[in-house]
Amino acid sequence: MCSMTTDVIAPARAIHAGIIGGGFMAAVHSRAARAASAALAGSASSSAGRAADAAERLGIAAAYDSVEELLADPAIDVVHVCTPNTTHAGYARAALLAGKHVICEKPLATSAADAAELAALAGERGLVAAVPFIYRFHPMAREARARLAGGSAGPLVSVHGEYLQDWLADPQADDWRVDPALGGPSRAFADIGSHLVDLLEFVSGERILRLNARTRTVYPNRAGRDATATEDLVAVVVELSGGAIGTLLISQVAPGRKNALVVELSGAHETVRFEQERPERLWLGRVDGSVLLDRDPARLSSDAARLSLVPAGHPMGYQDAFNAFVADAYAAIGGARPDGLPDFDDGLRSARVTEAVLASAGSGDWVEVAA
Ligand code: SOE
Repeated sequence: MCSMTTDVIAPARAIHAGIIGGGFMAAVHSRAARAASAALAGSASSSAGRAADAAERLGIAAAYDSVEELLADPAIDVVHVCTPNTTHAGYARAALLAGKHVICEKPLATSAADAAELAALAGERGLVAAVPFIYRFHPMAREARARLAGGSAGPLVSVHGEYLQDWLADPQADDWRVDPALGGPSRAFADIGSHLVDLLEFVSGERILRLNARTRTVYPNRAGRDATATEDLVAVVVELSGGAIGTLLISQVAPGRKNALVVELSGAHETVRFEQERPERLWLGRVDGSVLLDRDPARLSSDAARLSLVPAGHPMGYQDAFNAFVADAYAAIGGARPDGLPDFDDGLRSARVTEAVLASAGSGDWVEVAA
């Protein structure tokens, strides 16, 4: 006889998420939060009107008159900071002090000092504090990491990376990221070079010890602005902790390149190449031939298979990677310790590399990167 339970087991309370901001990234975050079964509970922005507009567009239950009111609501568990770069540190700090878990868009802060303070505060408060270096969450990026960690490629000899876009190739194109008052002192590197370096260090398992960088602002009077201080492109020579050397090119003025993030790592025996615009495959090169490894969960490392939501032949993409990042961040809020979750320490790392790039570009010298 089956036992009939009369105990009604209350469903676990859904995570209640607040979104600060209402632009492109706020929309991406809101889709990922919904996919992770969160309640999109609150919207806040630079004004009550903009919060209401974001709530309407993004399907968020309530619009708050201010960020302070959102943070004061005990029903909010986690806050997604999706605002211009120079506001990130202030909102992330206020959210942590209000006892909220935080998912803060990169760059975490526009100075390493602020990033260090935020990383320490998150640790002291025992709160989950994550930064969406989401390209780590493509299954084949994890497969690349597993192949290098497993040793089949051999010791790392050289690295090449690029992150090329063209959305600012028109001298009249403009964006808040161009203005250092909103974007911070670095633009192209802080905005997308940060992703490239995070993915390079994550996949290789090594750190950049020192670098030599050159920046260029092709259009100093972009969109009629006075002299634009922030860089359109960056070229970097790097030395890694295991002895490998390599080159990175980051540009937002490369016609025809839309979101062309590529990491290519050559071990002594095998080269592994991941292209973000073709995330379903890895190129594996050897002296006696090369192969294109297509994503097939049945044949992937466990971490790559974990992130494979659908079978081979069903392409996964950018929003899937973002969804996996938010799902792991929420799992961490629930007490799990998912492998490879980028946290505020990674945001601090990124800020330190960015400062080293600007210092080297300013001096023309090699610059050591603080660990
Ligand atoms: C613009 O360069 C941008 O939206 C970045 O801000 C994102 O971090 C990157 O993933 C795509 O391009």
